[in-house]
Amino acid sequence: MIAPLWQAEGPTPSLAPAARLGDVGPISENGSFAMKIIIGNRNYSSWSLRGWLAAKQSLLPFETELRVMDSPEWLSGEAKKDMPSGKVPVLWDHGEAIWDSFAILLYLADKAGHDRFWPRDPQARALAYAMCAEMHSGFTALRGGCPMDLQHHAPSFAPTPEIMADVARIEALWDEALARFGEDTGEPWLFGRFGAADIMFAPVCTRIDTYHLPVGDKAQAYVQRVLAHPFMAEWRAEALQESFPFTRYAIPGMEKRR
Ligand SMILES: N[C@@H](CCC(=O)N[C@@H](CS)C(=O)NCC(=O)O)C(=O)O
Repeated sequence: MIAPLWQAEGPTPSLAPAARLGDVGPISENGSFAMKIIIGNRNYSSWSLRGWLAAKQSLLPFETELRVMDSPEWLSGEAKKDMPSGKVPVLWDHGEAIWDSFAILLYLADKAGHDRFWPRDPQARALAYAMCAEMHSGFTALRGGCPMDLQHHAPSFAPTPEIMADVARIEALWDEALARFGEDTGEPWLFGRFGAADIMFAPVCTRIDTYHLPVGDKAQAYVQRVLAHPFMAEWRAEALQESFPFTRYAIPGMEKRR
């Protein structure tokens, strides 16, 4: 008899051996395991921001541990021992590592309840899934040309046509979500309530602000709402305190924010 495919080749190979180094994560004051999210520099790490926002949105208790990017420990790999992909963010929960910002969000939606992340309406949810996936895998011109930097801004930045094409596509997506579903709950987020799509696009909002990218009034108002969200304000306050040397994303014309 031919064994089913899933048991044909002996033991299941470990997809991420580095995820199991015996670290079971921090133990909270009451003795139970608390989740821990490992992030990079708050000023620069847009992926970390997404994972951390997802953790905040879950309302579950968690600890945040910052690993200084490009520090000697980071460059030697010592700081990455418990990062299966060698990248931040990583969520540790009960001895399991969940890496990649979108996977962290999906995991936390399963754990904390989908209502905290996704709209209920099937059509709204389909659009939210598609927008989040497109954000996660696309917009490389905007991501590469306008790195997140909360401490600085570039008033005279000249975006390339490729960057502006990304911005136009993002604006069209926001317009559609806001027009079709954003009013449903009387709250001002992409799908009514603050959720996964707002989290996934939050770093884009900071980039539009940092590089003074031209967008329409509706998009600009949305950007300002996201930047004023209490979770974003908390992250930004911490980011502005950072003084780690980091020169990887030097963009000409950047000025320190006052
Ligand atoms: N797709 C990943 C990307 C994560 C990523 O690229 N993180 C960067 C920092 S923002 C990183 O850790 N890079 C490794 C390095 O700089 O050595 C995610 O969504 O989490």
